[in-house]
Amino acid sequence: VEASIPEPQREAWKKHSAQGFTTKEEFENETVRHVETTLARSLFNCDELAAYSGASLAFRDRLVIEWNRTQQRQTFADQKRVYYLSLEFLMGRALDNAMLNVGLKDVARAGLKDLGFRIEDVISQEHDAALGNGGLGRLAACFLDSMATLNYPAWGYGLRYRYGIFKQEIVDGYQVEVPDYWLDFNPWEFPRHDITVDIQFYGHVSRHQDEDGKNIAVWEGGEIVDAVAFDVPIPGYSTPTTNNLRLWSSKASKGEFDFQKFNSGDYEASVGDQQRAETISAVLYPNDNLERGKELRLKQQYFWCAASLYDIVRRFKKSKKAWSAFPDMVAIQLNDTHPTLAIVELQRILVDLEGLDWTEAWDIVQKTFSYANHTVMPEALEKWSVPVMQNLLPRHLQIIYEVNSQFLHMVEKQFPKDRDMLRRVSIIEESQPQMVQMAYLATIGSHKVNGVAELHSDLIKTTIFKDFVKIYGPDKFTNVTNGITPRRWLHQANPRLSELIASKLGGYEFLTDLTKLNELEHFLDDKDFKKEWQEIKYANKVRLAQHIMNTTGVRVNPKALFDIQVKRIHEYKRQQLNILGVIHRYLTIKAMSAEERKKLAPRVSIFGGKAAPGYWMAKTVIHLVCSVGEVVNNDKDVGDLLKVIYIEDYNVSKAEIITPASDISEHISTAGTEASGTSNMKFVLNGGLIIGTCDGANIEITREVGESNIFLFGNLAEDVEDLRHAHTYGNFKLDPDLAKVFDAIKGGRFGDANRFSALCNSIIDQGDYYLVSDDFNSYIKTHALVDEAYKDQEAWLEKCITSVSRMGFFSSDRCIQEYADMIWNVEPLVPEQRNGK
Ligand code: CJB
Repeated sequence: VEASIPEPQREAWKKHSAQGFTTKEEFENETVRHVETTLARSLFNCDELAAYSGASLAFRDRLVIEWNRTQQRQTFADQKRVYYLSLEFLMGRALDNAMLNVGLKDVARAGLKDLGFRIEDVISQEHDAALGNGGLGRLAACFLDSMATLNYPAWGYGLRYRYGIFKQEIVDGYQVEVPDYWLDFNPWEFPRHDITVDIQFYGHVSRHQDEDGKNIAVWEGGEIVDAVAFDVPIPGYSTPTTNNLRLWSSKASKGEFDFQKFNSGDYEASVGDQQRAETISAVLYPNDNLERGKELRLKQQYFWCAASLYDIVRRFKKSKKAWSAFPDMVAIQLNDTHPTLAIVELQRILVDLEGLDWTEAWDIVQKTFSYANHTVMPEALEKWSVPVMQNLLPRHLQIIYEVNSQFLHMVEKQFPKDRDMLRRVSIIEESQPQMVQMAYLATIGSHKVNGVAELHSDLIKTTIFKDFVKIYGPDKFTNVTNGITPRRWLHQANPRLSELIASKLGGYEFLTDLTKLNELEHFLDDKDFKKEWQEIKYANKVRLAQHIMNTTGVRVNPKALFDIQVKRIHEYKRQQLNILGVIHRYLTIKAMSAEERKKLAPRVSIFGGKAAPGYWMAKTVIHLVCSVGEVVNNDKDVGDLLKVIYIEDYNVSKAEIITPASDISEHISTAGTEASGTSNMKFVLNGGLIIGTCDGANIEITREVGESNIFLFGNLAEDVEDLRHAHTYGNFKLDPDLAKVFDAIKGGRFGDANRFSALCNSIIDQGDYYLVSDDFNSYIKTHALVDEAYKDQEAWLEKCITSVSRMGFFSSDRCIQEYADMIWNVEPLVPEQRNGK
């Protein structure tokens, strides 16, 4: 049904069309109006939370106006759009970001002050939108920011989890998980109850003849769940473009809600159906780099893919274009394999519902999709059991079989004598039960596959996709090195540094062209500049020290070297290497003379990150860090020379405090395991140095900043296999310094040693899969170099400034540009500037 207003009445609409505030007076007016009317509060009843709500609603109004205009513009422009499908969007807070992106933070600061509030206190009321686990989810959030900033017509599609990633409490040195119910008050989402899609599960497939006598598959029976759209505006920086993130929420279908049961008095059973439907989008799976093959997760994936595709196809059909034009109007990017079912769903829509023939449909599908791989770790590669899929998605399994059979047929022609090749590349793994290999399906159904850093993109071509490179040729596989948005990770997290840089470069252009940072190298002799730089770093460390004091009660010296490792806890990321190194440092200090101690730079070792609730080894690592902290921090003999801190509940808003405060940060994964890493980029961009392995994006960071500005250590990726092989065949000798560390742990120096025995044994006598012992000596020696280097504060500072000046490459703008040009083939849609934006 057409819902547009008839021509004669449109004048009235235009006259009353909302404008949004621009001045301080208007901001105050809007904020007070929202507090008084939307929230029904008053000046006698307005706490910081109410002020946050009022200010957010004022900004939201502004965003919505540009958002509506952007959507209209994109509809009229009739050009190709990008759809970014991700099961995770780790957005963090929205208000600060909205203020900065629309360029009205100063207006808001002044306005809030007039109304009796400090802007920082208001901003900190907001609950993080934490719909993600770690790097993969945060990358999606940075990409949304860049796509809007570069004016790409782009939509994100995800799930609206009722519970985001759990909150972490540290109780007696152990992680405790607390549910994150974040939707109490969320002004940033718009429920679109009019946009509801029926999603089918289970049932069976039968064959029918259509009018033309064509044999078609019909998926019947089973159950229906409703997907309801919730839209979140994504403002670009310094542009009116405001894109959309559409999150789907599950709800019992109206058709499905059993009024029979309801009316016959079986109220509980009908409510039960309701709850079962709502379970689909209830909770984010809290695993990072791990797949557990739970049916509910597969349900989430299909629910979200089917709803998103319905939406995309509906939008396309409005254009009345021929189906062959679909890939000219639609690019769908798969963030890892989680949305792979979208490939199958589009094929189903085209063949079963729209009546295209198979080959024509499959051609459209392949041209539409592209797939980014984010890990090579076997335990993270998605495989779904055939029986589970047969039951939940019977038609999709048939389509997968057909795709596989045609693919294998093609391979057989190309490699006629290679039976083993067919077995290796089959989408269906012949195990008990059979499994659907999603990475293969994603590769076969896409026109491009990319890794997320150079080393990683090379590795996937020689490991998991080796055969596929032979089949398709190397051009299908490419690299797009990850990036981060400088708006959040410099301008928002480190406003003083951003301002200092702007004062030298003559404005904030570097925020939209990060390569401009290059010009900072001209100021390496500018004493005032360097002094201010140092003061800013110190102030950021004082702020973190204050946070540590408030949350842990431990006083740390902001003059000490802050050594930070914050990320998900995982054996491959090797927080265990870090804490074992810290113990080594502690033992060394204990054995030092007073003279030697004077020469040592005081250290604060800071850890943070969540462990997946079922990952016992990771939880043990957290417990070891806390136990070491307990001993070291209370050892008067050591004093400021060493402090060990565990920061509880690491998340995006904490990262905004932590990242600007590092002197050195640790990116020390076993070579070849960390696909890219993105926090490495954030730390360097904020004027901290890195100690790291030759892994992921560390390698490209080294290329950019220069080898003398990074502390690299450890074995190379190419040697890992041989080392592991040697370990397995008894050729393993524990590093002698590490042996002393284990002796201290086993001797009960950090509490009951039994609690750490599994952790110790995984290294000592279970093969040391992550090569902790092999890299230990190199790690310790490199930390000694860090100590030495830090003594020369002038030289250190120069390293930091030089590094920042060379970080331009790591903007997510560069990254999105590459996707747009090489993979999506989309053009930006640049709006006219309005309201000074
Ligand atoms: N990554 O966060 C996740 N979760 C996964 O399940 C697989 C990979 C991470 O993705 C980031 C973004 O590409 C990478 O920087 C990081 O190395 C990788 O572990």
